[in-house]
Amino acid sequence: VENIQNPKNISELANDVWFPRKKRDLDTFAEKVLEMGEDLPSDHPGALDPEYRKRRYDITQFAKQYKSGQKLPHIEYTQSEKDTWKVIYNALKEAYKGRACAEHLHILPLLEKNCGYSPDNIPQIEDISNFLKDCTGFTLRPVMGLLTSRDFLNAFAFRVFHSTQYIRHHSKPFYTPEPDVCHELLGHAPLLADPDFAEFCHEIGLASLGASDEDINKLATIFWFTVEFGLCKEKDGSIRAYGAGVLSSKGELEYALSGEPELKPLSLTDTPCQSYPITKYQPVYFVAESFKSATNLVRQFAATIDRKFDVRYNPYTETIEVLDNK
Ligand code: HBI
Ligand code: FE
Repeated sequence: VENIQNPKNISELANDVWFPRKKRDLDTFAEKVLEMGEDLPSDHPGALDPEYRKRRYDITQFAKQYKSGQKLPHIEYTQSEKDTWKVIYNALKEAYKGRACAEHLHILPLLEKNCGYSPDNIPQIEDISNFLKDCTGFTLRPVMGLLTSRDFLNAFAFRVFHSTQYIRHHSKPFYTPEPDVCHELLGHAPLLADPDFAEFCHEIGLASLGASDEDINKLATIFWFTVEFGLCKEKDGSIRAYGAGVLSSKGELEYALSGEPELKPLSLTDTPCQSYPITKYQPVYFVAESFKSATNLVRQFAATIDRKFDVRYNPYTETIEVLDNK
């Protein structure tokens, strides 16, 4: 098996789809995001609040200037922002009982002990990233706002999670039209400390490298029904939530497990082509038997991707190796 390092060869093999080969290539994503400061959509709760828009813009500038290897930006959160966080934190802690998956319930106290998670403090991504690095090798990096699916998923191949640092508008603590620091730190971050879940995300990232737009959309849909809105079976057969969109919304957490929405088994045939609404509760949720089984499912999907090469992550050099073995 020849291990091709020559970028020229790659573009021939990768049906001309560029993808990051080393961790610092992720720095090129920063410019490819909607500049959130001035561009809040008119229906955004903070759209008519100039102070909020200025604050958003200031925070997103740190993400815009961030370069791989630097210390992660430390945000001095205001009392108003901490008050918003506190309302959400307390509501979610209550809602997790009997609804959040075992891994989430196991890890949250460790984050409270080691990373400053508390109702009265918005934790810093630098502290969480260092903790995740020790648990699964995942690290965080700041992002201005929504990345393309391709970029966001490609970063998972390096076990990098792009995290926003701004917080939703105080007028609607239980609604956010986009990912914010509550969604990232209470929804996503805890499970990135779980080895099986981390491997699942890594597989999605590797499968996304050099994939066609069509396959990216299928992977983004699998991501949506797992990492964002996934439910899973506990050892006793009961169903719990592990998706960040569910774990970061008290309302959706209660609704998803209420018996009202349709629950389907996670599957290669159904899940990748299931349509979904973006800003309302999901009509359908997919249930994974376990994170390991979900990882096998993504591996099976990756084998169907139209790519003339295979990829492997080299953790020593933090680079992607392309194997011309197809
Ligand atoms: N960008 N910053 C950021 N955070 C996300 O959670 C995110 C994203 N882009 C796309 C996305 N999520 C999903 O909708 C999938 O398309 C990957
Ligand atoms: Fe998310």
